[in-house]
Amino acid sequence: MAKKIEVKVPDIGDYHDVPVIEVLVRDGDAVEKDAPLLVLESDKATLEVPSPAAGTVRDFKLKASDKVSQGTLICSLEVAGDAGQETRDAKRETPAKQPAEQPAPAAASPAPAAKKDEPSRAASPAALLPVAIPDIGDYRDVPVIEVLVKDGDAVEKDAPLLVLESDKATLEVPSPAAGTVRDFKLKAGDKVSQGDPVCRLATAAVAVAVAADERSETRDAPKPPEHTTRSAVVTTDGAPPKPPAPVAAKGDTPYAGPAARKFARQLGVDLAQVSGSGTRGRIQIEDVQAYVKQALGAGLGPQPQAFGAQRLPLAVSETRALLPAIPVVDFAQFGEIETRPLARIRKLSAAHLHRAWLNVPHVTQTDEADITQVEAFRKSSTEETGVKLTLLPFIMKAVAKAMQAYPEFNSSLSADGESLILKKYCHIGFAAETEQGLVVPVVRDVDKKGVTQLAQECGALARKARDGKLKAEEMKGGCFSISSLGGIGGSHFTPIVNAPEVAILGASRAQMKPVWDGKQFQPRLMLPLSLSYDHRVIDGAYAARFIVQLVKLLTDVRRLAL
Ligand code: CAO
Repeated sequence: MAKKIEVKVPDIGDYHDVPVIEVLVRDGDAVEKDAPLLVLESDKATLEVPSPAAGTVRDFKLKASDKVSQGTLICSLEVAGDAGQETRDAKRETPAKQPAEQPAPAAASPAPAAKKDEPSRAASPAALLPVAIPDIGDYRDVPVIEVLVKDGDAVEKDAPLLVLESDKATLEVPSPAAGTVRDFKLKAGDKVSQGDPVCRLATAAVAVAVAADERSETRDAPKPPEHTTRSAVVTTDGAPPKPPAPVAAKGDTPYAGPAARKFARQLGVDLAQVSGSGTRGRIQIEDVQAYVKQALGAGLGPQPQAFGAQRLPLAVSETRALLPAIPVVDFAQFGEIETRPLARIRKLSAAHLHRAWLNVPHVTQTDEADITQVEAFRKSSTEETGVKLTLLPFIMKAVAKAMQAYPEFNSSLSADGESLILKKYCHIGFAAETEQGLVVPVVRDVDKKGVTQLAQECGALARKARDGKLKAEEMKGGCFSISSLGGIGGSHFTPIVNAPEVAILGASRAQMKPVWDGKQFQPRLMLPLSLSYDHRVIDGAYAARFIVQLVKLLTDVRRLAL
């Protein structure tokens, strides 16, 4: 029988009123034992609170920005059988994902006190205050992801020295005292556990004490505290250590918690490009969002006129800023090369296609349509009317009819992703190859026109495109695109959705194939179709139904005429 257990914030050390920065589940969610429920983040540590048992989340009480302490009620968990009792016990035994306590001064091992008769500047390194990894709970071999100081840096008490990050938590290791860093032993990638040496610290307290000692030349001056020694004067000339610089200003490593890092990774954002608004420049999720918004701002402008017709310089720089760079190679070292500048249209379409590729989760569904009848009709009609009919207008007409039956193919996502905009008109673009690159002229109201008229309009638009005379208006307002490569060859391919449209149809070269009619093989002209769609808007089953309908329409020429 299912039982409900209360899930509370576990022992999180000395932390109180820690803000919730991310809620990872909601009521009704099924969670596994140890699955993260929420993320807490103070200015020193970020940690996930895992589920104490497998079960179903009920009565979730918290939201982002709520502040919690040990014992704060998170939710109830509906668990099967005796799991509740077991997990309650387990929870008491193993405090979940405890963040790093700030290293107590105890993390710095005592060093021998100085002997009065030793010259104060001849300190041995062993006399410096050793700093070790403090108690970091159950964590072992945690990777160092950032080193924030280097030898010679002056640090204040509690200033972060390095950042550790496991898959569940990010922890800063703060300095146990003010002083100057010596013998720093770690680098990013090293793995550490409690007690591992970090560095030594020439502490300010001792420097001051020794300076006072030197000034007064009093042999019975009070001894510095045991864990500090006169060796602190290795701050060269006995001057007090420099005030520490803000952490964010040190080094090139970005300073961010795991949630922000994960979010940045998901978006492909280079954190080094993001300015942090948190304490000491820590990068927050909102900073990553703001960065992406700023970088992509201009990319959400009006609908593209061709396969791209937006501001290229921004598109290129935004792409460069968001993606890991491809290494620059000097190709000339391997043989002769020629550098050819890209035409404007090619650059525009490159940026547009790249944007669509990055934004749209693509799926490509393929099928083959028997166009034997359509082909016979096309040939006879061309002979009768003198108007050259290619396959494209038939495909276009079939697509328009399929879009009427499956209206989500004639839609776009709203800019905020909250709604679907369904269009009551049916304008279809077709990719046309020109010497300058790809353009997509748009044929209006395809649903209201016959194939002969569509053939004439397609022909006129394709000629204009090749002559470079296409007007901007003639490339706007498309609801769906067709890319026909059948005149060239090839079988199936994966066309890129012309976003913000939600689907594109690729047509390849029709081929005569033996098709089984139930009794025997018949020679049939089969047209390969490749339907790429935006999976955010269109489900696989819906897309499969659409392509089946399209195949039916293309198989029977009478259906196209209806
Ligand atoms: N299977 C077999 N033959 C086909 C065919 C197909 N799927 N599609 C066209 N053909 C035939 C045509 O019937 C014509 O033959 P005939 O002269 O014997 O009648 C010949 O191939 C040439 O047709 P076409 O390609 O010039 O004409 P179209 O109306 O089919 O296409 C256009 C027009 C503008 C789409 C085309 O010229 C074009 O530019 N295609 C390239 C599109 C492209 O680059 N897409 C990629 C975009 S994504 O990278």
